Amino acid sequence: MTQTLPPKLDGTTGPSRRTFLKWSGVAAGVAGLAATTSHLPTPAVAAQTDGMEGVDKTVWNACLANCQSRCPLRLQVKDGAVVRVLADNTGSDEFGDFQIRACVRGRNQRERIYSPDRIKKPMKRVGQRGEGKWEEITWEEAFDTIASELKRVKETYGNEALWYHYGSGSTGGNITKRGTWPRLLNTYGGYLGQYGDYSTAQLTAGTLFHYGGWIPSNSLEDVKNSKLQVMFANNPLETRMSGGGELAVVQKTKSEYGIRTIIIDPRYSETALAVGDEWVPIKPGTDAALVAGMIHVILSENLQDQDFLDKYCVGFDEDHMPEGIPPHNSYRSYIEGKGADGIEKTPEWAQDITGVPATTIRRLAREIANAKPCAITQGWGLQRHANGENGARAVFTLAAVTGNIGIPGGGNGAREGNTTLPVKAFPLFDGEKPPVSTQISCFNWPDAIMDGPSMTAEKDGVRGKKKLDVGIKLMVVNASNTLINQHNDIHYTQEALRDDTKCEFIVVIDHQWTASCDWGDIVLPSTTNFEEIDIIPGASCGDMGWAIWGDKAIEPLYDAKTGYEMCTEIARRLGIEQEFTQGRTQEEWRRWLIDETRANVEGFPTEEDWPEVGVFRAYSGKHRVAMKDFREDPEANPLETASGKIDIFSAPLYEYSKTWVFEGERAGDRVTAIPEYLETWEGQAEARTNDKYPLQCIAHHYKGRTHSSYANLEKGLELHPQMLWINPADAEARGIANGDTIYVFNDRGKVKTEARVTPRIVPGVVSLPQGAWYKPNADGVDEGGCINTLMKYHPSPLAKGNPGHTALVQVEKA
Ligand SMILES: Nc1nc2c(c(=O)[nH]1)N[C@H]1C(S)=C(S)[C@@H](COP(=O)(O)OP(=O)(O)OC[C@H]3O[C@@H](n4cnc5c(=O)[nH]c(N)nc54)[C@H](O)[C@@H]3O)O[C@H]1N2
Ligand SMILES: Nc1nc2c(c(=O)[nH]1)N[C@H]1C(S)=C(S)[C@@H](COP(=O)(O)OP(=O)(O)OC[C@H]3O[C@@H](n4cnc5c(=O)[nH]c(N)nc54)[C@H](O)[C@@H]3O)O[C@H]1N2
Ligand SMILES: [Mo]
Repeated sequence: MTQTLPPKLDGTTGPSRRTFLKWSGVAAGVAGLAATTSHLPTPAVAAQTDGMEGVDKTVWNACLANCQSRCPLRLQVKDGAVVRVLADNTGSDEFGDFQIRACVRGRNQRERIYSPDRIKKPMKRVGQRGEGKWEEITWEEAFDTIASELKRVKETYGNEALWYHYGSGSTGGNITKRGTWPRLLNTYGGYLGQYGDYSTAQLTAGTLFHYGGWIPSNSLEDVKNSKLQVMFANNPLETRMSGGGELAVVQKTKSEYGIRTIIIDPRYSETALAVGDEWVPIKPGTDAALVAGMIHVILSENLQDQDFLDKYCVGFDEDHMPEGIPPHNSYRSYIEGKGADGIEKTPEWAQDITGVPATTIRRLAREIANAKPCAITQGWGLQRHANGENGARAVFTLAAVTGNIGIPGGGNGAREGNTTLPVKAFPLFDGEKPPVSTQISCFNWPDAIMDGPSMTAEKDGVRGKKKLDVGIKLMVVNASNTLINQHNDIHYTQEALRDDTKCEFIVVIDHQWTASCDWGDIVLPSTTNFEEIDIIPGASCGDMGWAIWGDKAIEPLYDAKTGYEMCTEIARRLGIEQEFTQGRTQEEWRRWLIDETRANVEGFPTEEDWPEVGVFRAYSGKHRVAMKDFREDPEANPLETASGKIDIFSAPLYEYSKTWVFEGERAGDRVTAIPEYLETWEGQAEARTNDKYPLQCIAHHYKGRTHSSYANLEKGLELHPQMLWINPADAEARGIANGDTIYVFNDRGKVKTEARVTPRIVPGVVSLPQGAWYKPNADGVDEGGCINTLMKYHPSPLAKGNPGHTALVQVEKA
């Protein structure tokens, strides 16, 4: 069935360069989608110049940074140089057909491609590691050295001493994604694996026990079926920018359906500004207490969906506990003060912790319980905390208590889900699973450098083995700035890296010389994705999925090479070239990926058609409803939790609460069976008694950059300067006016930045947006304003994830 195309602005209808189709698949990754149209004839996009005469060609590619939007770009090329970057010109403003307009970051590619920070030649460190002394080397020498180091480390310590570092810089790509290096390492016998990521470690761990796996909530398009939308820490207007981002869905849903929207955030976020009807300012790290206070009200007034709790959940009350658990361990007992702490979780108790008035908690609780259905979602800011696992699970529990799980207009309290087009992914390994199954968290790698063999399952969350046999001895850091800039406590990390008898060899691959490059032994100049080819999966936008053609706009600049070429050369030296390449060039891999996708997605363009199609959209035509099958028939569709139901009390976590080990700096950390509120190091309670560092500091994701990507570009910095959000009351007490230069500091480090004095942040809380480039001056003061100069390296209790929004600081006028 061919859709009638929406009219264009000039009043005509289609034809369009896109295929607009419906499929019967439900969610991401579903094979066998039944697309029902063939793709439409397209005008020659390449010939279009958008008013700019005399360009040689216009090609499609995309912004691949990890903002979880994925914007097509049209690059205009003249005399081998990109002279202009244009946004998507296909699609409309209709659901399922959004024009995927790039934000200012995406459109600023020219400055990025031609940035003076581009790495131009392979470089080798000549001084001490981190000292900053470098020598240019040939590619031959670089490949020979990397191959011989891989061989030496593998032969000396085994494959588990090899580490592929977390990095999100080219997440949007496919072949250009960070897949080539893992494939190389897997072909060479594997490497120490990692679970979790810097984005969602605590949520991922919580969800594993609570829901039995990663289950995103209903799509944001489905909010049109809701009576109320409640967003905890969810800021799509800034974290899902672009016309094809959830920004578009949220705004359009709001303007067309007017669903009342409540935002719970320490900041009056861009989302609160654009679509919020009410902002509930909250102290960071306290959502589990707010939820407990609300559930206290709900229970006192008997507003809970008891049938739902009885039928679908385990551990809410004493009548529904797993076998063998002593009494008073249920969530209800915790709320009613019958649990171990003996404290009743009244709204007044919650007010004291969260800063949200008890009257507001009562009103919110009643409103959320009575709005049927209610879409409760959480962004990831609330779980990137020292107690983030419990915060995330508490919001899930609110969704259960109000019976909103598995129904249209409702949701399970996780972040919104999406429908993505199942584009075949470049294989990271051949066969069923990677050759090495031992894993640590993505975040606690400094421990594995400092003393790997001391790491155990109970103390450090080692998976697949009781303990590590060997530490990390060789690191491949590709498309990543988490070696330094993006990892908590830069000074600590530098110490872990400085001693090259611990981690013996580090190769960093990037196209911009970042703070992480400073700590490599060899640094390799990568192409940008505009200098190579790909077939690019689209991203998050309600129920619309898409794919983008990745064309080569220009030849590699300087001495840059593609990741695929680098890995092929190294594979050859290791004697595994054929296994690595499967005899394919990058172009042949792309053809294979297209063919594999075409076998699953009807209407997916052929290689010949792609250059003109540019963007291919697909619309599922129905909204994602999370856990619908489970709701309809929990016996036939059990969850993969310990009980098969929603584990508000998790038996395995109860076990961990007794067996897991927290010692030294981490003594006092706790894993709990129910999502209770946990007071943590440098949390709201400590802020009240810490005279030296009384301000809670978070690190919101900022529109001017994607993490540290784009953070070095002048236009971006001009539009979006780095600054610290601070409440007028806190500023006044320190004699600070808007725009003043200030220091933000604690015992770990000191940052120099600018004050943005604004009532848009809760008193007692400041936010230094994450991602600014670390730039220490001669006194060690970071003039770039990087948040991780201040953050603590202290993995969270269950996930061993990054508490990137937990810290106490002081602020003073410079
Ligand atoms: N423009 C832009 N977009 C991005 C990124 C970027 O750097 N820039 N990064 C991308 C990536 S990789 C990711 S993982 C996502 C990140 O997406 P998120 O993790 O959702 O983004 P954050 O800004 O960390 O947090 C969202 C909101 O949570 C609030 N918050 C912080 N702590 C708490 C808390 O304890 N409780 C509550 N209720 N709210 C809290 C913050 O003020 C913020 O407004 O964004 C992606 N999109
Ligand atoms: N305190 C605190 N810290 C945080 C966060 C926080 O909220 N608070 N957020 C965390 C989160 S959610 C994330 S995802 C991480 C993000 O941290 P990272 O994953 O390190 O992401 P970026 O900082 O964007 O760095 C990506 C790098 O990849 C490079 N790159 C881009 N394309 C290519 C390519 O094709 N090839 C190669 N070789 N390189 C390329 C870019 O130039 C850039 O230097 O930061 C985390 N750090
Ligand atoms: Mo992230």
